[in-house]
Amino acid sequence: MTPAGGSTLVQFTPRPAGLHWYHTHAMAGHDLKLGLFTGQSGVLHVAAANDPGSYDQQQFIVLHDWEPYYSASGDGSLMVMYVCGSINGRMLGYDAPIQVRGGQRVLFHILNASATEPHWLSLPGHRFKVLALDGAPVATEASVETLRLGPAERVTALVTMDTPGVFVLGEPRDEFRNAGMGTVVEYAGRSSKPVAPRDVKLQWDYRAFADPKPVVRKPDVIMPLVFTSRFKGHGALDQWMINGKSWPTSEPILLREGLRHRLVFDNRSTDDHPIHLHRHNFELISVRGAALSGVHKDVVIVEAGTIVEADLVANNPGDTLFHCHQQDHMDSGFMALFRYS
Ligand SMILES: [Cu+2]
Repeated sequence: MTPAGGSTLVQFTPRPAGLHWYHTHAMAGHDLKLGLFTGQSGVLHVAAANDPGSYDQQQFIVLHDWEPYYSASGDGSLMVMYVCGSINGRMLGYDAPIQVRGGQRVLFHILNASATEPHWLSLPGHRFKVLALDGAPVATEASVETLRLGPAERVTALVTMDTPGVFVLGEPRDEFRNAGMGTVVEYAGRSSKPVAPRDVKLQWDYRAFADPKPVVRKPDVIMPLVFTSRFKGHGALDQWMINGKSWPTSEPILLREGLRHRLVFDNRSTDDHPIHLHRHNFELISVRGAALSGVHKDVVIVEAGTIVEADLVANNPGDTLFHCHQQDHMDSGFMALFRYS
């Protein structure tokens, strides 16, 4: 906690290398002017000590949604919507273009800092070669046309600039891009109206970045984590539960140091959730029943009505928060404490 008007000095050795971020963890509750809605966040990039990387320039891309308001969903419960969006704090058309040259390899460090919205990102005529997810190198550096990032997810991707022109790097969904979520990429010597993404297939599969053949791992402990919600009435936020309990009245969930815990994220709700674990990452073991290995993350979108299994090797003793990274969900009970026994 940093007191209002005060300061806190911290010192730490940054590890592991990769793309991280820092942000307020304050509760917002019903006040949409608090917590992650404020944009109180930033990128923390830890460069690898021994790997200079092979790229010609780096670009940091931060997605955020602004001016949140409540809207009633189909069943009458509240959901958060936004008036506008931005990349690096500016709406499309209000920032200087990213300048590139033909043949350059541009390393993009992308963060979705939205309080609640997953986002898609594409750059017409180009593909993203994904090197890392949530800062952790992937087993297979697959090239994809479109990226999907849930709140708090990060993607490190290399783009070879091999299609000269002027383009919008942005949300392929018109309503979000027209609300500001985009930025212009301009090749040297080119000037024309930027080409925006169109007819983009919204397709994303964590398995694309996995080992070609899944490595079978044996867990020491299996930990089911069932996500459910309770309708609290018209004009109210739903209440969220993990194994039937809501934060802050739930008991800590115990981990044993050194053991491989298989977390079974069982999403029995009709929403997708960006599930996040502090201080650790986990390896994806299965998504929708399909096995995988070699994808290490600290946020994973568990789609509505599906199960994701992920292995957590308990190697960093200390109290550890586990929560949905959607601000309105974590504020309404979707949080638990993992404690080393
Ligand atoms: Cu959630």
